[in-house]
Amino acid sequence: MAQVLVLMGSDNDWNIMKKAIETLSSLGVSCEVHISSAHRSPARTIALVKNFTGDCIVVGAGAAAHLGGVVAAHTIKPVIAVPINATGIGGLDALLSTVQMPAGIPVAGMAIDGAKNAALFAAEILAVRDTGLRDRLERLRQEMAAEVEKKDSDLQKRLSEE
Ligand code: RP5
Repeated sequence: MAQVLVLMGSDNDWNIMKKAIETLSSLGVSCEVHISSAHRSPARTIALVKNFTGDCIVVGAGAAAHLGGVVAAHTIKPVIAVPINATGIGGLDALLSTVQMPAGIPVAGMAIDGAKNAALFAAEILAVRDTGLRDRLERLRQEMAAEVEKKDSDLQKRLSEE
């Protein structure tokens, strides 16, 4: 049984959404991945959501496709949405259709093209009841902090040489 369902509205969303899948996989989180559209294949999208037995759903869609809201309307599992920059207005259409959900049906909106954070947020939800996953997420934070320190020490070295 996959822990996370990843949906994207089009194969054109793959280049962004593959980052979510890579991140989930690097954390040992299993996922089921489909292309399914809120407006072009609505019945199939709803069936995928209804049949999913895991804990958390990550979606990515561009334009004003509203995949997050449609999915969230059919489940009480947490829905995390990535607004994708797919049109001439830099992803603002998708961002607004994600974050401006009317009260009652929440969708967790990530940054435009923020697929990596969508995966991390899904993992954090699962980590509430999974201590191994919690340890892996904590290790990732430590690695990020170490990277910043390394960059700073490189910078200090460069500055001292100028
Ligand atoms: C949305 O419309 C998809 O998520 C995609 O980002 C956007 C455009 O879809 P295509 O016309 O590129 O398939 O449904």
